[in-house]
Parts: sequence; C-alpha cells; structure tokens
Amino acid sequence: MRCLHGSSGQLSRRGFLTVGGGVVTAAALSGCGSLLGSPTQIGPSSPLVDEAERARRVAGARIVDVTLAASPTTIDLGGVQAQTWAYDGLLPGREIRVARGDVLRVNLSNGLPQPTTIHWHGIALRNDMDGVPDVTQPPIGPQAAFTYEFTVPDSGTHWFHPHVGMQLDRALYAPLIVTDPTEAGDYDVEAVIVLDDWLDGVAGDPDQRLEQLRREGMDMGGMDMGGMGGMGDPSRDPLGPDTGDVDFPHYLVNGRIPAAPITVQGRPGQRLRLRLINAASDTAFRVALGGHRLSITHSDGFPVEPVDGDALLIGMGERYDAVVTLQDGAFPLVALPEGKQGQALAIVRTGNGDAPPADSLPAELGGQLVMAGRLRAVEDVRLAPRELDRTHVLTLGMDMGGYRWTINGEVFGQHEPLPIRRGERTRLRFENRTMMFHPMHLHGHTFQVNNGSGTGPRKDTSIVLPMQALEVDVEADNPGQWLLHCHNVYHGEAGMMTVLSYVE
Ligand SMILES: [Cu+2]
Repeated sequence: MRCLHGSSGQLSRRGFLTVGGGVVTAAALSGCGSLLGSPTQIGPSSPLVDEAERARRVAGARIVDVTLAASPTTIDLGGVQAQTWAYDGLLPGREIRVARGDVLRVNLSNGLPQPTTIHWHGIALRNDMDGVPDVTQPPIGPQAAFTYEFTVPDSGTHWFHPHVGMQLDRALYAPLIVTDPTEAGDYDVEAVIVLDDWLDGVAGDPDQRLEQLRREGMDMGGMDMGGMGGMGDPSRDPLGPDTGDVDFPHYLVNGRIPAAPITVQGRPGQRLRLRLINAASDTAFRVALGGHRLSITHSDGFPVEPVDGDALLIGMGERYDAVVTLQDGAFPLVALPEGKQGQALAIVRTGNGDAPPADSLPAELGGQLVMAGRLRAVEDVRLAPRELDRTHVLTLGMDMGGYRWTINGEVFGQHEPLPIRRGERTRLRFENRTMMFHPMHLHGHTFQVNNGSGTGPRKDTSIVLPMQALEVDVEADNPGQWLLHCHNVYHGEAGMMTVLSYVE
C-alpha cells in the first residue's frame, strides 16, 4: 500500500500515529504508519474498509435517513427531574428500526458542550463509521455535525451511544433494532426494554463521580472485597461479591423510575418478545417477569437454542431476547441491580386489576437463573470449525492506589495494539485478575464464546467473571482498528480499553 502522507508516521505506544511528537487523528491513519520492517496498520480510511463495505452492500438497498440532535435538556424520570444530555430530548432516545441489508444514514448535530461521537453497538460495520474518537474518526466538536452512513449486515437487538468520556452514563443512548424479513418469529407482540442506572443531574454527574473514584482510589473502588471477602456464594452472587463501583439513586426501565413505570400491553395467550438491552454504566441486572418463565432466544442479536428459566442475568452492553406466553392480569417486569439497593420496574398488562406495586419482588427472581454460559448458538450462526491462526491473551487488571483499570498491565493510551490479519481465526483469551466482573466488548465483530464444543453463543459483549478466564473466537473479516474494552464505563474510562488492530 502506498503511504499518502510521507514516511514520518510512527506507531507509538499510544497506538496512534505520532508525527513530530504530536498525535494525529484517524484521518491520517489511512493504511499508513509503518516502522521499517513492521506491519502496516489498516486504518479507518484504508481502501480495504471500502472494499469490505462493498461486499456487504446489497444491490438496490434501501437507505434509511435519521437525524439526531444531542443537547442538554431536562428529563422527567417519573416525578424526578434530571438535568442531563439526550438525543432529541428523549430518554431513551428514539428507537431506530431498519431491516438487515438496509443502509443507515444518520446525521448527528452536536449541541453538547463537549465533542461527541456515536458508536453503533453490535453492528459489524465499516471501520470509519464505528464512532471511536481518534481511533476511527476525529471527535465531532460542539456545534458541529457528522453523517454516519453504513450497511447494516445482521439482524438483532442492538443499540447506540457516544464513545466519548462518560457521555454514555447520561441519557445519550437508544435502541437500534435490525429486523430480518425472512425470520419466522414465533411471537405476536414485542417490547424493547432498556435498563439503566441513573445519577446524572440527580446526584452530581458522571464526570464528577469518576473524579471521586479517582480521588478515593481502589480502596473504595475495586478492592473493597479484595483478598479478604473471597468469592462469596456463587449461587447467590453469580458475579462475585463486588459487583459495582457506584451506587445509583435510581434504576430505570425505558427512562422511568418504578413509581411511574411504562406499561407493555398484550392479550392473554399471546407470545411477547422482550428485547432487553442493558444500557447501564456500572450495573448488571437480574430480570424476571412475575408469573412467567422466560425463554431466551437471542444473545446480542444472534439466535440461540431456546433456554427456559425464571430469571436472566444481563451485564452492561449485553442484549438478550426472551419470549414469554402471557397470562391474564397485570405483572411486574423487575430488573434487580446485582449487589446493589433498589430496582427497576415495568408493568406487563393483559387484563384488568391493580398494577403491581413499585417494590414488587416476584419469586422468579430467586428461581432458575440463565446466564450466557448455558446458551448455545443455533447451528446457522456457529463459526465453522477450523484451526486457530492466532491467540491473544488479555490480562484484566488494576493498579493499586489509583482508580486505574488495565489490560495487559497498561491503561488505554499506553496500550500495545493487538495485531490481527485478515482471514485469521483469532482467539481472545481474557484472564481476569481482579475481584470484579468485566463485560468485555469487541467492536465491529460478533465472536463465538468458546464453550469447548464449538457451540457457544455468538456475542459481542461477554462477562468475564472475577479471577476467571473466558475465551472467545473471532473471524477476522472486517479490516480496521477496533476497540476492545470493558463496558463498565467507569472501568473503560479509567483505562480498560485496547485496540484489535488489523495489519498487513
Ligand atoms: Cu470492567
């Protein structure tokens, strides 16, 4: 590949190109930046990114145009007013719904006092539209605008949010639902359920909270159970005893506190598909619908062999679809924050009768719990068996004495990018050396969790339990520079991010 801007590019330990000591932004990353004899990064503006997009593009594809305006606003959480930042003044933002193969074109205008971007979480899209500042695009400045345009190749329950600072912990998120016109879809009605933990504009803001964690250091952050508390009781504490760094005053379903919940309407006997999205920053939820069992059908948008259970565990950034056969009455859909006080609530109603109270705790929450480890991908979406070409080990750690979360001993910015070549089957092995769980998210790909028999669920975000390892396998079919990080936003912003870097 020809380097279009001279030979001064150097791949630094920061993972950016440095020219004369300065850091250049993504626009300059195009296919350039080699040290003599070392591989060249395939940057976001490489022709290979265009080529991958052309291969995804369906002839005569429909173009879906959307406009979004991010700005400061006041949101009513149901009697609690929160000063926050939102898309078009809504929480969650307006759902985007497209069909597999559509081209999504979104014009974002930034009315925020900070630069912003949008990351399309779960979509295997072209690298230059992935929304990671200084990795795939320059950040969009205040009062500026940017148009994202990309083919949406896979159906499923996805979502979008900024990838700048702590912005995701405000109201800046919305569902992105991708339908499959050929899907059989054994259900009658559908509800998109977005879970969140909330403090913005009620108890300070997320930037202040992160600063507080940094001041307090790990003593108050990740280490409160470290070394002494042990691993707890796995049946009661499936994520270990230390599940979060932040206590939130409110937990929300679709932007509402339990005192003023949304209602999902159906009729007795109908099959209701729940599309569950955990948009929280620091909270995993245990979800159950009183009087019903859940049949889990999809993990992060991809179909699994249905598994029934009473409750579901969902980490930050994860999505699950579940189908229930509706009973007659009014039922609480409850999301309990794991290891924290409080709860989130929606009502599912098929008949008359009083709504369940705000503090409903259906017995199903203590019943059979489904976690990702029990799920198997349906045959169609399993990765074809083949030899591994490469394995990357990612050690998840923390620094004592400061609020610093690390991958392979480094915080983001000091990280060594993890090289990968097109066509390689690559295994990512996460080794968690901390006492907290980390929901690790890979951009631009859907991996398969290695369960030892080639049948693990397809996902893009997987929980790595405290002091345990998890392996996921990736087909390297989408050239570019892809963020790989913890979806605890506080951990990610405190360093737990790296880059899976296509080279040639
Ligand atoms: Cu984490």
